[in-house]
Amino acid sequence: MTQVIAPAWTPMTDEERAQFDRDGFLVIRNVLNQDEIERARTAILNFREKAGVTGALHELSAVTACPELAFLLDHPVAFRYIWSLLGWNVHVYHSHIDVHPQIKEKTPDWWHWHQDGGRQNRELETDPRPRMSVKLAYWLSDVSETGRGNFTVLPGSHLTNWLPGPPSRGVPWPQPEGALQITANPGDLVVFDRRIWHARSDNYSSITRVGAFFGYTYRWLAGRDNVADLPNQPMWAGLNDVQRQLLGGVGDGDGDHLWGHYPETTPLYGELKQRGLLDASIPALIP
Ligand SMILES: O=C(O)CCC(=O)C(=O)O
Repeated sequence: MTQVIAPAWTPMTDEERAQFDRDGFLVIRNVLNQDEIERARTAILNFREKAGVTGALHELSAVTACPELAFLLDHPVAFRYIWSLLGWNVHVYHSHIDVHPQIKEKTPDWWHWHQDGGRQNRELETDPRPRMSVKLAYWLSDVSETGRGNFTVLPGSHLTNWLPGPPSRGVPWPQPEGALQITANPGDLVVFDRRIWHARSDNYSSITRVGAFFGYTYRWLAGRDNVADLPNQPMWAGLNDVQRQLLGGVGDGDGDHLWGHYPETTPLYGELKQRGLLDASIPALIP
């Protein structure tokens, strides 16, 4: 577990990189301040209320659902893990907001364990499969004790293509040996390699679990989020250029731009270049 208060636009440290490579995830404490926690949490809870949802919410396309969350896309403390690991030619391909109130009665068994990326886990043929994407999980409620719907991982499992499990998801099956429920306070962040075997756990506590998840990958990989209409929305004018890039709004739809052929007009490249952060020892940071 890592404790970090870092200024904007600093790369992740060598120690963090080594830990991430070894464990497949990092826990970063106190990433959001109180005001940021409240803003994000209120936006999500308001969305849920307006949608008429009283139970659990798992809504894809976080910023489309809640434009107020755009500041999380490139939050200065969190975002450095993304460009440090994936470089400048990135976008958010998959995001979601989650609200999980207390479960009062035991729910039927369900095997939640998975790696992210869907068909990537069938169609990529190497062992281990490539990383491809990294996800940020912002905690907006107190999951500082286990049993509160904590995000659960199998540390170090990101280099393992297959996790033994039940014949189908509804069949009762013991949790994998070594599974770790991550404990976190509001404002803490989990950064994870999409390949790490992970699962949501059930929340039997009286504290409603609230979180926001943002998955980043290379711009040459198609997005899953529904963001096509965002440039027509009033919120678009309030975004910075990096946020627009992350939401797929840079370039003219020309595949070459997504391919990375135009670093000079790719906002994140510009921000990193201007600050001397294009560390040539990281291939994804080289133009
Ligand atoms: O909600 C959780 O704790 C798990 C989230 C998850 O499975 C994912 O982001 O892929």
